[in-house]
Amino acid sequence: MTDIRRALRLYLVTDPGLCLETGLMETVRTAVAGGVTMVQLRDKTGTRADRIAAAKTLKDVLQGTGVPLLVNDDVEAAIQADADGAHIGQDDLTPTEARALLGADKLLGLSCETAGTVQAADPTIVDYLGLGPVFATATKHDHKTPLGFDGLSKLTSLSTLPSVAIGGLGPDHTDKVLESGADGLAVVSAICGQPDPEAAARAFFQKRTQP
Ligand code: TZP
Ligand code: MG
Repeated sequence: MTDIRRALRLYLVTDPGLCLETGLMETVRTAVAGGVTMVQLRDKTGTRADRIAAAKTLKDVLQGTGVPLLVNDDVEAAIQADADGAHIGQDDLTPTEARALLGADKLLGLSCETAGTVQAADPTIVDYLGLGPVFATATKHDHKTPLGFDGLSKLTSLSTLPSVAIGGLGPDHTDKVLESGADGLAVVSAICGQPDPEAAARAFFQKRTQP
């Protein structure tokens, strides 16, 4: 069984555009070599068939690493690719619906931006929360007002669920994120599109003073 708090330490959320140059699979392979502990396939523009195909290939890339693969938004694609789980937002199907489709054994993550949505997240249904954005970011166009670390601390204090912070984060933010009560950092542009994704991932652990 996945130790979810450990898996959330450095969560790579992929962006097909940013990964174009290195390639999605090579980005993930090298980022995992650099210490990435969980991977999310996030593809807002492709078809379901594209997501299923990419998730199947990513599963092969991650085979034997112990790094879980989740699919963003598209629970059906996660199921058809036999990924380790799915990550949904407040505008997707509900956590109850997603859990019913996924079954008990798959991981389910939920994005929350507000106190109300954190408090409403049911720990018997959801495995972890994605909290953000901590900072404004160009990677997600429709994001809410940034939380900052004070806002992040408030949200982590409202739930017993494991959580990962997201939005504008880089290696220098690692300790502040952990001090704010989250279990780790989820990043897109700090790894995707970087000339050396392995070194980019490793930098998060070099800056980290906690185990
Ligand atoms: N959800 C909130 S912010 C964000 C998502 C998917 C994008 C984070 O991207 P980056 O490049 O790590 O700021
Ligand atoms: Mg979503």
